[in-house]
Amino acid sequence: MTSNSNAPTPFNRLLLTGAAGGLGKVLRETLRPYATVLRLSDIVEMAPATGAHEEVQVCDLADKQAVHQLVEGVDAILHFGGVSVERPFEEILGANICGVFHIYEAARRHGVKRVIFASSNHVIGFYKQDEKLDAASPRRPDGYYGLSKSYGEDMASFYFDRYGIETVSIRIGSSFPEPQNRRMMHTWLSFADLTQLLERALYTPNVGHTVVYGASANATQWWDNRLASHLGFVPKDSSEVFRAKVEAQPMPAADDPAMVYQGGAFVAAGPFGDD
Ligand code: NAI
Ligand code: 15L
Repeated sequence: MTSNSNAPTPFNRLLLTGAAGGLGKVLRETLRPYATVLRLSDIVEMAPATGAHEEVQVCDLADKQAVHQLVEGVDAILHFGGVSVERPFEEILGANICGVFHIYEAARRHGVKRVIFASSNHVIGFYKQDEKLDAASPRRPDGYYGLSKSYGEDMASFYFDRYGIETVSIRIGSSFPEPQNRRMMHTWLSFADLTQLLERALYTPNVGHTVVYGASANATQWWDNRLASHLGFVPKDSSEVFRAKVEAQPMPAADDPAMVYQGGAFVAAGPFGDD
């Protein structure tokens, strides 16, 4: 993980939602150069603030009034909070669908001009792994979770067209310390590359609503980021260094969704609530 010694002028206050999550804990450290004060929020308790550069605020994204208070006084929002896997619709509804609406409404009311939205590859999960996509490819969500991210991207587009609030929607592939399986050899995004992408998303002027895929410089690429080239995102890491370890795992069947679809196993989750 890098800390960027050439970081641009810090924002006065940045808000990070989902701060107790897997990525949130990493970003709590790597975003430090970009804000005098980092406001950290989640629905669950987090480690207490470690100094004046941090504020910690528990907040349920489904609670409109609480989100309104959360956003007061921030200059930009990194929206990483919410349900992060496929779940029944009712669970996704409050956290992700109402949650993203509350974030944008609060941004509008408080004059926040930039949101970074943690979207997901699951907005295009039903494409096959041999298909090449860019940001203009029609979405093919692979579940309620992917649908909620697709809705979030539409929300971002609307709030730019109507209110001029800019967003970079990052369709994150798989951001973990290491790729966990063969599919992630293609979708892996290192924490350092994620941080670089967030820096570009925060500081690039005139992004309107930009959609960018979040993947490292892996040997095979499913996603073409030319439509987001104005961000200047140049990933540096590659999943290749983990190939031997990943390929030591048993080979799944050729028709296993993990080997066929870009969204992998998510395409086969559910249905929920039949009993
Ligand atoms: P995570 O599940 O570890 O973190 C999400 C956080 O959101 C959790 O700490 C959870 O408590 C919080 N949360 C859930 N419901 C909430 C609510 N109603 N109000 C407030 N907070 C709530 O997920 P992870 O891996 O850290 O991902 C962060 C974001 O990035 C998520 O939005 C996820 O959808 C997105 N993403 C992550 C990818 C990855 O590979 N890690 C890939 C694609 C997208
Ligand atoms: C996601 O959107 C999830 O949040 C994450 O947990 C991974 O499953 C990732 O996609 C992936 O597709 O690997």
